[in-house]
Amino acid sequence: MASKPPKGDPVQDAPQVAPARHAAAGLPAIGHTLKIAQRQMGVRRTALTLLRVNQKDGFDCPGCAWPEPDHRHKAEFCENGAKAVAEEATLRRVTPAFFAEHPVADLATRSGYWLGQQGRLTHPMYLAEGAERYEPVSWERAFDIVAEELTALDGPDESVFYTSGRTSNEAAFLYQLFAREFGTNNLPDCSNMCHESSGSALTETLGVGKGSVLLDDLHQSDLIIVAGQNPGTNHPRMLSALEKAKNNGARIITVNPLPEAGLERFKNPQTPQGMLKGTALTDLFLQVRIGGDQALFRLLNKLILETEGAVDQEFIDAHTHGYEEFAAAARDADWDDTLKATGLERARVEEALRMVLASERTVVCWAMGLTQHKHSVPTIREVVNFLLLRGNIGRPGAGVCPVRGHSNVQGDRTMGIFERPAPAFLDALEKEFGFAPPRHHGLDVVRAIRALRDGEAKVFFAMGGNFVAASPDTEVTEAAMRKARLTVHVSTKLNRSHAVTGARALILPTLGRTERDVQGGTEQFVTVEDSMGMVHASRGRLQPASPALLSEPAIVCRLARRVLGSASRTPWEEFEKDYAAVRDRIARVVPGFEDFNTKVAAPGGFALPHAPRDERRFPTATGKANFTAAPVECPTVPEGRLLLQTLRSHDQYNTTIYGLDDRYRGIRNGRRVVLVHPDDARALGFADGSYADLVSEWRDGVERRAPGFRIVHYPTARGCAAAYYPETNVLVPLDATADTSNTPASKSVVVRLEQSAVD
Ligand SMILES: Nc1nc2c(c(=O)[nH]1)N[C@H]1C(S)=C(S)[C@@H](COP(=O)(O)OP(=O)(O)OC[C@H]3O[C@@H](n4cnc5c(=O)[nH]c(N)nc54)[C@H](O)[C@@H]3O)O[C@H]1N2
Ligand SMILES: Nc1nc2c(c(=O)[nH]1)N[C@H]1C(S)=C(S)[C@@H](COP(=O)(O)OP(=O)(O)OC[C@H]3O[C@@H](n4cnc5c(=O)[nH]c(N)nc54)[C@H](O)[C@@H]3O)O[C@H]1N2
Ligand SMILES: [Mo]
Repeated sequence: MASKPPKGDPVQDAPQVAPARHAAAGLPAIGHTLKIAQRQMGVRRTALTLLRVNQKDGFDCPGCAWPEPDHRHKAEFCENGAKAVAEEATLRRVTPAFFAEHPVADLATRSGYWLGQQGRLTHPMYLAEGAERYEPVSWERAFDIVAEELTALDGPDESVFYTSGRTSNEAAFLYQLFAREFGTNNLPDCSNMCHESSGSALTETLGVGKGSVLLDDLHQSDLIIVAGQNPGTNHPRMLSALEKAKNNGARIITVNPLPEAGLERFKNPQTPQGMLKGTALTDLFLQVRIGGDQALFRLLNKLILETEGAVDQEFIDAHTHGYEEFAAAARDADWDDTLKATGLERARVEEALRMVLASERTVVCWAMGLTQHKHSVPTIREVVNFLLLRGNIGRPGAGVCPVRGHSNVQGDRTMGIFERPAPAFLDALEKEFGFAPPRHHGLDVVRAIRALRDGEAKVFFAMGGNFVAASPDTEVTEAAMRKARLTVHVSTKLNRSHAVTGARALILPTLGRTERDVQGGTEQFVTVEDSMGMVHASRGRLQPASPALLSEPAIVCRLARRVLGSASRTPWEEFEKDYAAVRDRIARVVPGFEDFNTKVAAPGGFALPHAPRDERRFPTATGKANFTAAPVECPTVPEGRLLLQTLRSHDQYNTTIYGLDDRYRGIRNGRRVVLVHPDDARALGFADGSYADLVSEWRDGVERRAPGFRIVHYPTARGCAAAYYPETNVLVPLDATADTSNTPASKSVVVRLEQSAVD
């Protein structure tokens, strides 16, 4: 298997490399950000838009899910948030004329960067069976086409309804309601590829699959461990929170195979001294080998257990289950094995232990570096063990903090976007809407790809996202998608999923967060939930990109009416006209949303209840917080091979590429780079600046190849490598997933480097 680099970049992918930086800015250096935004939006629109981001009367940043502080800065957004806004609020347009000029075969040769740069989609477009081009289609005809294909299926489970995490609570609630009234739980979402491992581990151990800290807890903690996360790029506003915590006396341990600029030093452009000197954030850097985290936390747990008086016995006795079994397993942890698995020096681990023991309030934050491995679920469970040992759950300044990605990915799950819904949720739906929802589990992302590949699913509908580019095993996924009868994408921007389609395809253009949403003559707002369970309103103010756009809730309501017809007793028409009516139903179905419309009217919104955080109550199977004692695993890498993680550059939002630079890592003008430790690269015979093909080796014997990557000698952990997603998704085998959560193991891919022919 091979994949050729797509053609069509305005700039040839020709990476240049300078030394990496050691500091990052969180909130923007205003001038720099305005310049980026003005290129897409012009001066007036830039000023109007950016000052609304994350304000109490404004819209929620379509960037990450980091929460807003109570006292908001005038510019409560970061450089990358501004890029996300500019990408959506751009003045460039993809009109029917564009599709007349570019046949689908042409679009399929373009890079994701090129596709995204073309601008906002303006009209519903239809690709008929056998046609070469998308053509404009009316909304009525578009819904007819979806209805035709859905009713032609042998059963509702032959359809798949994907969601990306930008969809509002209101749209998500309607969407899952429609899918379930239609008869399926096939509701995969981007979470399946993202924090599913966190959800799995936390639900089992604490009873709630979400983080247990609020922003103030971070500010008040003594010790914050940031493991497997690059906030300087992906959650820049988090750096302000870390800085505040440090100013209050907290210490920070970073666990990462890469030294990441934002975690080293933070230059806060909003304080006078910030831009000059900045704040050193990390006190101790544990440069762990990829996949070594479970071993590290297990050893720390053993050392805590061996320290007189270090465990919070009172908490353990009152609130936990499984302690003895866990303690026995942890006492068995071996120094030598751990040092091998982690690549760490003994003295570093001992230093970490001293900091852990000195802390009365510890928070562990993590993101994709912990969730995308085969053993991610036991790794996160080990983090929970670590916090439970010293009573660090349900106490101010302490807890678990999985840092979410998409701005409403957590809310979408709360609204029922889940292929394995809890029976209580289905009971509530049934009671409220008077239909019998399907009870059997549906397909997650990986299983949906298999079902499409095997002809078991025939209609693929996506509420946002870029499924073929974000999913693993690109060639397998693309071939699977091409087998579908119909693929439908509700989208704001053009992307690869519009070019790799089923026999028939639809693009349904929709409003973005920044845009005014008027229904039934009234301006509507939507709601979102951030990474810490705060729910608040989001109101767009800009004129929509085109008068032909429909909002996501309107698309679902119209589609539901067309597909379900008089069989549905749900008032879809009323829901379309008045989102408050949707919220009234959410209030009756989803716990924590009682009086939703009243509560969300408060500026800043409200916090959802969280039993472990609020009352040290653990709604697990045992009724207690569960210690677990999984065997310690770490990825095995054969001689002469490297362990590759696929990660984000500073100039992208997942599959949306803003530019070709990765400023903090010193990379410019190209994305086909692979970061390798200089000693490993030399041992394998690759000088800095030489080119290699990345060839992934997996137990299925298939060789997956990504050709033509420039080798960059870089101080990552030994034996490890890093390259950007989605260019490297072709290397991630579909079946290489995390146990229990089934998340693609896209942070631990065994690869060999081969001399590149493209040199
Ligand atoms: N600007 C911007 N913001 C974003 C996104 C974006 O693409 N661009 N994406 C959003 C989304 S959906 C998400 S999920 C988040 C992602 O946020 P992150 O998780 O920060 O994203 P990644 O770039 O995948 O970075 C993974 C980090 O984990 C480290 N890592 C890799 N493997 C391991 C390991 O085995 N152990 C440890 N300890 N560390 C490891 C990597 O070196 C890297 O620092 O960001 C969100 N915010
Ligand atoms: N190898 C590898 N693969 C990964 C990851 C990795 O680290 N490595 N990370 C995984 C993670 S964490 C995630 S979350 C997934 C992301 O997977 P997705 O969420 O599917 O991908 P995105 O790139 O965020 O989707 C971008 C598209 O969303 C559409 N869009 C943007 N805003 C809106 C909106 O408001 N409404 C609608 N309807 N559409 C909109 C635009 O058309 C845009 O092209 O990728 C996963 N894949
Ligand atoms: Mo994500």
